[in-house]
Amino acid sequence: MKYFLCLVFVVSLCCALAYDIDYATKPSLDVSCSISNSKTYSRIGQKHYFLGHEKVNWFEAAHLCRRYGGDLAQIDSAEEMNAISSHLQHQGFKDNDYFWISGNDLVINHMFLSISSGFPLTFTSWSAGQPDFPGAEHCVHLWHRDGAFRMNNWSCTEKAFYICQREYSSRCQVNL
Ligand SMILES: [Ca+2]
Repeated sequence: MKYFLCLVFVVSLCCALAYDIDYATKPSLDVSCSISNSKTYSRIGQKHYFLGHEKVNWFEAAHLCRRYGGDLAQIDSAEEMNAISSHLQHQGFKDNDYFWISGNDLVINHMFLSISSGFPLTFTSWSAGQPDFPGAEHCVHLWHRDGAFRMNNWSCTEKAFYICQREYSSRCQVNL
């Protein structure tokens, strides 16, 4: 009996590891939080992202990402920033296309936290002169400046597209 339980444990562990490895490299993930509401997250660089193509304010974007089984994108490195910037440029997005991401300084002016992790941003790629207007522009989006998509702080009630990310998570189902 003891050996049988050990075998079950080992097999389960292997399955879990195989699933995780497979999950990280899948080109896309279909995530369902409800039967009628499945969203496809595409692999861009090392993460899976969903691009919201309707223009909403930052608060609505944060809620929509949660509704879709993800969170507003948290860009943690230059590598991730470059991957997203290249993807957006490849998709034909230009200077007037803005995308909300997770950064905000709603708690303390110019101390930017991620609504997705709760922690300060570990990476920023501000465009020239940003962040500006402390106390007025509390939410972070991407815009195309100086040849790449970079970060800007903007009024949270303005409307923009948005980027959700999906990481290893048990919340909401991945359709395999
Ligand atoms: Ca700004």
